Formats: sequence, C-alpha cells, structure tokens
Amino acid sequence: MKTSFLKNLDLHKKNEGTWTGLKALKSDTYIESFSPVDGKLIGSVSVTSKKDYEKVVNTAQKAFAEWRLFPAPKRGEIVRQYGMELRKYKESLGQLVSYEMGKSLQEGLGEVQEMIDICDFAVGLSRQLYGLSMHSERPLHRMYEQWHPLGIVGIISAFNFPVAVWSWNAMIAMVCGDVCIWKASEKTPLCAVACQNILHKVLKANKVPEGVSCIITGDYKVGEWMTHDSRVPLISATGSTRMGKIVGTAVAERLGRSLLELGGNNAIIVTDSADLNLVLTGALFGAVGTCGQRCTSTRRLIVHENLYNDVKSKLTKAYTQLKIGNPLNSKNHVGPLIDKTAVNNYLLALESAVDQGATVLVEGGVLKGKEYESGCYVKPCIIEAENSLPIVQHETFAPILYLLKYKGGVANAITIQNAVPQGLSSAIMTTNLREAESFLSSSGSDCGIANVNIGTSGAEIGGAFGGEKETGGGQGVRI
Ligand code: UN1
Repeated sequence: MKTSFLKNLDLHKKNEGTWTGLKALKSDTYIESFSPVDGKLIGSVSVTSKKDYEKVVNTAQKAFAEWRLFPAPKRGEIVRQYGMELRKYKESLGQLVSYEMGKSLQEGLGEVQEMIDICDFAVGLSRQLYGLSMHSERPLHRMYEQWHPLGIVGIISAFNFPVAVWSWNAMIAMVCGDVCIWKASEKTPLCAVACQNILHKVLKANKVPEGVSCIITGDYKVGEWMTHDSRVPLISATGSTRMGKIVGTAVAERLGRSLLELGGNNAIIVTDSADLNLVLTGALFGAVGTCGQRCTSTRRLIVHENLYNDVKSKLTKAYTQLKIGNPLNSKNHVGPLIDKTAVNNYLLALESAVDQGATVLVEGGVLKGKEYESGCYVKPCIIEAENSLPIVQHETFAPILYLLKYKGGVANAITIQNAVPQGLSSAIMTTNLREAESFLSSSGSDCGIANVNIGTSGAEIGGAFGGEKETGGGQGVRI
C-alpha cells in the first residue's frame, strides 16, 4: 500500500493531537491508529491531558474575544482560503479518509468535496448574517434582531465521516464569530490532525489569534470534560443514540445547548407502482455503501406483497455480484468495517436475528485470506424479518438489510416505517404521485429526511440535516 499521502499531509509516525490552532502541545501518551484496510499501523496521535485541555479552553476563550471582532466577511475570507487549500489537498486527504476509515476512495474524495462545498457556502453566509427589523408599538422606536456569536463550540465527531461532519459545524461556526474545539473519534485521529495541519497554514498567514480552531484527542473521557464544561455553550455531537443521551443530559444539566445527530434506522418503502431499477440501485447503495456504517444507511426495505418475490430474487442476485475488498481499489464495492469490535457487533446481530426467528436470505460472515488480513471485512447480508423484532428495532452499524413485507395501501407501509425509535432518513419508491405526497405529508414519514425515488443516504450541504425521535434533533427539519 503506497502511503505517500501521509507525507503530503504532514503526518508522521508520531503526531500531536492537541492543537490550539497555531501551536501543537506536546504530550507523552499516544493512541495508535490502525487501518481497517490492511491492519497496519498508520501512525500515532498524542492524547490530551486534563492540564492541556485547560490550556486549550483558555486559549480558545482569549481567541474568541478577538475573533468575534473580525468583520464577518473577513472571517469568511479566511474560510474561503481554507476551501482553496482543501482543493489542493483533496486527493491526499481523500486517500487518508479511505485508508484510516475504510470507506471507498470515491466516498473519501466525496467527503473532502463536501468540506470544500461547505466552505463556499459559509463564505456566502458571511455576508448574509441578517436579522429582522420590526416596527415597534412604542412611538419613535425601532427594534431589530442581531445575531451574536456564542463563544466556544465543542464538536464531537464520529469515525464514519471523519472530516466532513466537523467542517459542516466548524466552517459555519467560524464565519459566525465562534471558535471551535474539535474532539474527533479516537478511531480516526489522523484525519483530524491532517485537517488541522492544512488549516494551520491559513490561520497563520492571516494572523488569526491562536485558539480559533483547536483539536483535542482521546476517548470518551476527553469528550466528557467538554460536555460538562460551561465555558463551552454549544456542543454538536454525532454518534450513537446511547452516546447522545449521555452528552445531551450532561449539556442540559448545565443549561447548555446541544445539536445531536444520532442513530438512524432508515427504511425504503417499495410500493407496487415502484420502478424496480431505482429500487435496486437505491437499496443496494443505501445498504452496502460505506459498509452499512452511515447513520443514513438503509437498514429496512418495506416491500409491497405484489413485488416482494421479484425484489427478493433480484436483490439477492445483485448481492452475489458484490465485490468486497480494498476500498482504495475502485473495482471493489464494499470495504471493511472500522474495527474488530464492529465485526463482533455485526456477528452478534446476525445471531440475535436468527434467535428471534428471522430468516437469513443472503448469508453473512467474516472474510478470510490475504486480502482480508485486517479481519474487518464482512459479507453484506439480507434477512427476512418482522419489523417488531427487537433486533430490527435496533441500529446495527453494519451491512445488514432487513426485508419486510406489507399488504394494502401505502399508509400501512408508512406505519411500519415509523414504528421504530429512530427518525433520521426515509425513502419511498413509487411512480404514483398520491403515494409520494402522502409519504411527504404531515401524517407521512416521521423522519427528518424524506426522499422520493432515491435511497436514504447522501446528504447535501445546502439543506438542513438531522432527525427526529431518538436521532436527537436540534438541527433537523422536515424536508
Ligand atoms: C450522508 O448520508 O451523506 O453518520 C451523510 C452519518 C452522517 C452523515 C451522513 N453523519 O452517516
């Protein structure tokens, strides 16, 4: 495996994981980052100590006092320059994302493109931070709204989108005059260091105060310092519902604000008027893309009884043609899971499904052999089940698709799709306008995101992204 991208991104065997934007703080404890692609050690990143965390917060607080006074278009200009730098590093950063996280190179590059897009979006916003002005009921008086920055924004991001999700938060926060402290997943720490290395040059060239964009590294304990810290008024966290409940409670207890983007249990409804070609591509990409490790991955396919057997046989056939292997090789469709814990969770879910009475249609299992040395490659599988089974109600972050049957009108399918605790993304495949409209209506899908004739995954930076119910909420709107 050629890893010259590491050098381009200024990554070394040992890297500093605590940065105050312009300065990296040295530490003695390191975590190692292994690639799920080939199991090799990529590099190590230092862990943030409590003492260094304090330094980071103090520096960020001082930076905020200055940064908030930069005119918003000037802040936008700095974000614009970061977008330009990202264009230069797109190939290298995309490769690192693919190698450290295990998603396909195309998806890795897509993530970096999303970073570039959000920079462009944020630059535009930096000249559009409008507020309303109102007629007052008092004579000779005028009222207006003006938006002020909050202060330090704490960003906790997950391994599966190791660069894009941070930038969605950080670039908007920066143009608004906020400063950021980013705690990336300890499973993808090098991605965070690489983003910071690129940003560092831009911040330095623009004489931005130290502390505007900081990173801290470590396990959940490092995140906990931030969630309990009232000097951090807003926490934006992406991850599991379990993690979100802990974060949300800690932040609420100190009356802070949180943006939570948590688990999904996303379904595609296939009505009897659906275009089967769209169903196959939508379901396949949704269920096996990113090896089923997107919060928006398709986990349930709710098919009308008239099309059920047809969909079942075509999808089963498509699954047999999937190529599993190194995600940096564009011939492969499915890469590895993030680590062996994820593999274990996948195996446990398969076992539970069978115990609970479901029928395996396409067998799962862990792949063995030279190409699969990391031990993280698994077979995507399909399971026929009932929606009410506990395992179907649960989000397993792996390529397991549950095939469910419905009878009668689309309302029955919508009832099944809504009958889970999560509410992130959803989709309907139909050529019938009435069915599509009832899915999109206020008595339709209860998810934050509702798609028609396209799968459940794939966010666009221009629209609000988030979900309802146990997915968290805070940024979710119904679109
Ligand atoms: C997408 O589907 O393109 O964890 C984005 C996730 C989300 C991002 C999904 N934070 O999958």
